[in-house]
Amino acid sequence: MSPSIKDNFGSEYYNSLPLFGDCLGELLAFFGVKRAYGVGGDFVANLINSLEGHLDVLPSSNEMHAGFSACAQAELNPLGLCLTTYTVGSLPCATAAALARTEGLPVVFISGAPGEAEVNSHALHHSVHPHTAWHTDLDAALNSFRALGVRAERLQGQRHSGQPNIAAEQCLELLSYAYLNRQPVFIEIPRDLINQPTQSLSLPQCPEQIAMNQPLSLSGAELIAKDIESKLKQANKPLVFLGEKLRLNSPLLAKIISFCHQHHLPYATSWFGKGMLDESETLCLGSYNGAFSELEGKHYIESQADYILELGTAIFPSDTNNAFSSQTHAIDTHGHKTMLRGTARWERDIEAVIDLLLQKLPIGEAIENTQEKGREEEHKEKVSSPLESVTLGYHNLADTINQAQRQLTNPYIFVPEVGSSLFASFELETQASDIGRSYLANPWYAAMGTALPYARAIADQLADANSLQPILVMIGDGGFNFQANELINLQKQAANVTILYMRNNIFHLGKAGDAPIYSCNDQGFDPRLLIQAYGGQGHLCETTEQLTHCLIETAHKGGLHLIEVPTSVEAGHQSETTKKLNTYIGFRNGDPQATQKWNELCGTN
Ligand SMILES: Cc1ncc(C[n+]2csc(CCOP(=O)(O)OP(=O)(O)O)c2C)c(N)n1
Repeated sequence: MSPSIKDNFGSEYYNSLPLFGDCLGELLAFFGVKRAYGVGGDFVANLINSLEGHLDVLPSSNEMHAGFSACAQAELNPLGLCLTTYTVGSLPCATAAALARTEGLPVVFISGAPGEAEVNSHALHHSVHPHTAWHTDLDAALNSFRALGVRAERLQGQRHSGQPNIAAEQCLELLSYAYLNRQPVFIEIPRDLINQPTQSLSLPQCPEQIAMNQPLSLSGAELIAKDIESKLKQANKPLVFLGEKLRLNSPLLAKIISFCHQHHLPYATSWFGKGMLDESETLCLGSYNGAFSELEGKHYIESQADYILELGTAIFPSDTNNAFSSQTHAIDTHGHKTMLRGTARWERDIEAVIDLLLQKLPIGEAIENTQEKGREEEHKEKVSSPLESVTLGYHNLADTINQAQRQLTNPYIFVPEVGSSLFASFELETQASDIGRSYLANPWYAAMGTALPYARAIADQLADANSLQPILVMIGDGGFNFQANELINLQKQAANVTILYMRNNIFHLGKAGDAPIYSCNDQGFDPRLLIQAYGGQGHLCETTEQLTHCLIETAHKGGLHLIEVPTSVEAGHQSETTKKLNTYIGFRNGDPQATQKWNELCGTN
């Protein structure tokens, strides 16, 4: 007869074993997970009951939204968590998993699964194969996630009567993988594992220790730091350019910014890094993207900077973030710079160099810089000059919002939706944030449909931090219809969200003809009435002045608001970025007018 665990290791060890469900709750809490977003179902019911004692298990309006909310959660925390049932629940998360993989977000997708004891006895509900077939395929979801390049595993139950299962350790390995590599993982958990004993784990004190335990296997930091030190000392107009990799490494970002302040080094970021910096800081020059950006510090970046220290940028340039390969990106083409992109996990290689620089360059050793003073004056001016009231559109949206924001007690967290709104949002001034980020989008993957699920996770994070910062969602009417069912959760949360509903009645961005596929809205649809059904208030704004007042009023009142903005599709009413992009596309297509305009824009006429 096979021995039991008790026979094999003794009753004291046996009695010390946790049940897997509890162990998973503790593991998630160890990684700082306070909430799960998901939809329930039969195969995940045991898991929900176990996790409830450890974290908030929250409802989403569907699984794709749960996945998107978990993506936003992973932008702000060590891990995001999405919880679903087997296949019918997990497969709709594939698009969120692809987003997480592309944006480098550590999202844990957990799915319930048939119990090990149930498998092979009969055809199972929800499994992806015809119910009349001989062959049963139980791995459809695992294989789908794997096809996206996501690490995907089903947890293993007990394999010998004398040995507890390895599910907890397997889970720790997967969560650590997600955390260390900033990548999503998919975990299927057979429902009969939840109440089984599992090996007890010995955890480090905090997740950061897991990262710190990874040795930095690169040498040469000393040599690189020495080289940077001498270049910085020789520079008259230095610039530190902070890449989007630092977005998910807030301790390192904070260290670099304090280094910049110690030595009065102006700094800027890319479009993909937008929201990680307080752009109202005097040394911050904003988020730069060549000819496509309009920012105060542009002259310094393009015409004055004589040495650039580029930290944490992507190895492979991506079109959107690198001025659409227009060769107008002064950082990309600068002749005198050091690129330290961060190839080691958690950018330990950048950190090693920064630590050495902090030691080498004594505090207060200022590098000549006249930039800061000038910017202080500009900041003062900005507050006191109200905009003239004109018809509202994408062309003056960012300016109007910036103007309103300067009059708010708490600055916005911006959530621009993909579409014309995203392109209008790069000129927004992002300020300091209680949750570390003041702008959240998925600009590289650029999936429409994420703004409200993101707003939802951001609202939870703000509530957790007792923050009164308002959220501003900017969204086209097409984008809104992708996700309006998520409003129910914003209502339940009593979230402080204002939705800027940009109404042009079509899917405008990227529209290439008049096929009915582009008509996303009905003239008779009344979004202001809809928001009332969700306990919110609707507003209509047609001029810049109306919007300024309305934004100030909604932020002051709090709660859920929708501001409808009738938006023209005329070229002159598009944002500067969209106009420039259209000009650039025309130039690439050989259009003479566009070519002349593009050359004017680049100053090459
Ligand atoms: C999931 C998804 N489907 C399609 C697209 C392609 N796409 C990008 S912008 C856009 C149109 C956006 O229209 P709308 O939300 O109405 O905003 P507008 O540009 O008209 O202001 C589409 C279909 C996408 N990025 N993501």
